[in-house]
Amino acid sequence: MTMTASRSTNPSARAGRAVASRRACAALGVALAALVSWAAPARVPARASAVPAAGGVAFVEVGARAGLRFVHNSGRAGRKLLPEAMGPGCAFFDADGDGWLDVLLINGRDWTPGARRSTHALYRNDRNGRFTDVTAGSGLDVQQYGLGVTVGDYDNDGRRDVYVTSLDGDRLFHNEGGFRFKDVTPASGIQNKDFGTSAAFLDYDKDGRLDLFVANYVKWTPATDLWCSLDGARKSYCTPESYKGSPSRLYRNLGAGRFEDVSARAGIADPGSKSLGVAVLDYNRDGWPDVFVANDTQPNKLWRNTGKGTFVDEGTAAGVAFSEDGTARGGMGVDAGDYDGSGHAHVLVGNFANEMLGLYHNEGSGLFVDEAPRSAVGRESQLSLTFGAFFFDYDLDGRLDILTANGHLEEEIEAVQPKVTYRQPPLLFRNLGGGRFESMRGKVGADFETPLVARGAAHGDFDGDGDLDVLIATNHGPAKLLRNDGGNRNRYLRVSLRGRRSNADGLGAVVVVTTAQGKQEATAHSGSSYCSASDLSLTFGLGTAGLAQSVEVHWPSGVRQRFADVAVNRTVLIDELAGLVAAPRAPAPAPAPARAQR
Ligand SMILES: [Ca+2]
Ligand SMILES: [Ca+2]
Ligand SMILES: [Ca+2]
Ligand SMILES: [Ca+2]
Repeated sequence: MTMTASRSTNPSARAGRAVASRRACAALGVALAALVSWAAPARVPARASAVPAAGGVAFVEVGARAGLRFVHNSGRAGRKLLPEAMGPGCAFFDADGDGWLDVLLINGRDWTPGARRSTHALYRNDRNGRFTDVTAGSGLDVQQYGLGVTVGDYDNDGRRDVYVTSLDGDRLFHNEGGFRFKDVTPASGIQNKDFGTSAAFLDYDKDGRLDLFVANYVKWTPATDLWCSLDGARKSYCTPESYKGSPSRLYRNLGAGRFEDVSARAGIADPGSKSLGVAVLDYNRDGWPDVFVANDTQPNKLWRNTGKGTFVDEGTAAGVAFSEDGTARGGMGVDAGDYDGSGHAHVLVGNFANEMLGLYHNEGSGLFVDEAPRSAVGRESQLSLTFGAFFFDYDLDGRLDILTANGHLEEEIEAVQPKVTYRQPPLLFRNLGGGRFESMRGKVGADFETPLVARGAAHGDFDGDGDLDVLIATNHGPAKLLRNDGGNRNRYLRVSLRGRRSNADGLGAVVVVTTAQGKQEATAHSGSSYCSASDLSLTFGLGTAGLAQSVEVHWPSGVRQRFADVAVNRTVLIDELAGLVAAPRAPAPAPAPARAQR
């Protein structure tokens, strides 16, 4: 990656064009394969015609009006210390189990203690489109140089716990109920004092207890911060090439609140990695959760879970370590999802400015092909520096769309790279089916076009109207809450899982929803995006389907369940033993206060 003007010559774009013709043959092959698979009964071009056009969906920014008054403190004070440019993350999660998504925003702090008090911020969902700040006394009101957050119920008590990555020691917070959290880091045995960024809970050994994967960036301290410059005169943020990498860590959950660092034994401790994004996926469908790690200027890792407590890096062999021209790009946020109904988990990677997104299509043979260079996804993302990135079905038509949250590191970037801006708008790509995406630039409301210095991003339905809203954390700025208006013109089914033999969150469970319009499959997972946590429930867009003919759950424990004729436009809770029950949700106050309109 690149702060040097020379990189503005844009090698990725050249590579994308150079390979376009030979890629066309591969594309034809994929298209033919898709046609063949469509001849089979289950998967479904019918959805395309049955679904209303995307017209009418708008994202309206309501953060401040909804009560999110948080402003991130990067600690910046003119010294341009590397971490200042990297945070923060954010989380949508149901902290109190009332069925409504609460918000956690991660904060940095001043480098010189005592200057200004800044803590993370916890907001309770008031069930009427607004939030109340419940930070004080929550236990999350701590000052640390935080970067990212992940959420999972590591002790299977039914309450979701919080892990915060931080420069001054990551912390594990146990959810005590009632919006109170207890720092249990010392007793947990987790000791990560590196430059932690994204993290994810997963049960890699399928013993029913959630383990923890933490991505670390580079070896850095204020004392070892280096002098770099864009223009040869003023200091800028250094590229990661200037620093040594920092290995990721895997903590195995031993039970009773204890974790063991198994990074070396499991084989994931690569000292060269400079990691910013983590996605948990089962790319080879063997039932064991694998881990994709996005690295900044180093090859990405695809850690294949052997099922025997170890991981093997298949990144290079699978074709996801580099760009098409063999460059290790500036990988940031990442997600995995089945965007074409093939049943395989494909991978989305946010990259640096002058590097397009990576959209690695899982061919099902252990190989991935980057589809971005010959699609709108690549063309439109070329100049963006992408941090937050995820698949989600914003218009509930049954096809996973793509959102990226973007923003540069350098305020002065425009002076040396005229096409690249410091503040950048998010990007939204609507899935048209058949592996094609359309840029929705200019089509989902003016608020969405606002340029931001965005970092973390998460999705979840905070206002309970069915469609997925978007939370974006900005660097040294406020959090943005983009309310989805109109996505719920289509129908949906949201599935929350309650594991009994499996981990309580059901992470790793595969849910298959079948309607008259086709079949969709998703895997419950934490992690993904950049430094952030999205709602752990699975939202299935159903288009116009009025009923789910079946909902199947394949639990990590091996338990399989099937439910027929499930009513839609609601959240269902599926318990591994008790089966399908209506999700408990505290009622919204009635009548709801008039929500701000435009
Ligand atoms: Ca818990
Ligand atoms: Ca485990
Ligand atoms: Ca969609
Ligand atoms: Ca919503």
